[in-house]
Amino acid sequence: MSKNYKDMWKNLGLKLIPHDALLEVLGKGYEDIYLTQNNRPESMAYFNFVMSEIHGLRIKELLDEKTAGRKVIGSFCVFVPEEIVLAADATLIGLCTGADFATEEVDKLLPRNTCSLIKSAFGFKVGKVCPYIESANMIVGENTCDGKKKSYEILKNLVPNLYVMDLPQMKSDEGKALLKAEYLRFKEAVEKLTGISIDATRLKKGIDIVNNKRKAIHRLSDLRKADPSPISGLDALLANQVFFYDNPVRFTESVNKICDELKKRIEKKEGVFPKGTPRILLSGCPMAVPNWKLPWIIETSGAVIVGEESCVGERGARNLTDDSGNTVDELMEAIINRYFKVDCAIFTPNPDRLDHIVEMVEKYQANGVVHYGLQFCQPYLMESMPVEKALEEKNIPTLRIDTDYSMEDVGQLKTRVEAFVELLK
Ligand code: BJ8
Repeated sequence: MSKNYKDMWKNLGLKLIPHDALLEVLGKGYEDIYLTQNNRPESMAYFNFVMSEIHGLRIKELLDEKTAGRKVIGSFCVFVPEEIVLAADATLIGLCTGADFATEEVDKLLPRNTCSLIKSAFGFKVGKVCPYIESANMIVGENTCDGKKKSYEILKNLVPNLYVMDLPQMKSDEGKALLKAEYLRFKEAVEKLTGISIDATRLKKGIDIVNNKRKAIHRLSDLRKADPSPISGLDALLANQVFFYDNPVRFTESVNKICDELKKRIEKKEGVFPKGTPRILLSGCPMAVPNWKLPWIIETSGAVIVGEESCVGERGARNLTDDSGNTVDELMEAIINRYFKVDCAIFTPNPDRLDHIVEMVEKYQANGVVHYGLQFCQPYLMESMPVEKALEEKNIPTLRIDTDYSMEDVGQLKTRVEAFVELLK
């Protein structure tokens, strides 16, 4: 970190000693996993910088924005529409985390059989080590899986500013009507928080900023079709993770810069791994920073990840919002239509997700799929069995992995992944 931010963290109420310990582990993990990769694109230097300042400069920027009158809204799910937040001159940041923290305290609040993603968000809150959650003027929880839905009843007692958004569970007309009602209610809540009335011009601008961010990610994904792959799955995942933290306009520029470099690499047939390296599609639960365990295992076992069917990946970023409307009603309708397509496993039935996995295998010429389910994540673990069966019927080799954030199973996972990669050769 280029500057001393101790006073800033103290003012946010963070506990400095555990926070220092967290940053040390995060920095070491990044060094061991990311900086040891060979032949990385030079423009990934931007993401090295972002990671080195993820609790520093970025937090300072958010606090400066707050001083200037902007509001900061935190969320745990891709169903929270960033377009609406930006339209009210506010900033949306992701609050999901990918590491265990304060586990003993968390065990007093949540049942043991809660997924790591939920436990980790609680751990960062009760351990007082997350400057993002402490900077937020509003925290949005959403009724998706039962774990999240019920845990917000507990989180409500830990934070002063929780807003809960209800979400449909079925892709029906009634489900869409619910999403519409909830997005209109959210728009009103954001207007109340910011004191800004959202008009069509503002909404259009919000849509454009988010669409541009998604288009940059689409461009990056498209370049990963090449063999040899011009970028590692780890680096592409990092870009998808930073999507939720960075200033959206700067993020878009930085990803486009990487894409320019990757284009040249492809012309020179340059890649991160040799041509013909087995190509894997990763599918399943979202991976928040610093959850790099499985991608790291895969890419140190002789394979390259060419796509992520995940909310931190293509499930979250794939569809654009139609910006052709001219009224708030038309633009809100476009936002609702866009988000209603997200094929999260909380929906029942959820055939679109399976279709999307198959489509991605073909598009990125993957040789196999690794399905990643977090332990105790019922929606994705339940779906993993029919997904595996359907893929194998199409002769797409599939490996189902159930794991958590601990490093205890690394050896065992590596053995399984290596055997799977051998099979793909
Ligand atoms: S739209 S995937 S971001 S809910 S891993 S907490 S599902 S038990 S994260 Fe998600 Fe929104 Fe869906 Fe995407 Fe529950 Fe599973 Fe835990 Fe999960």
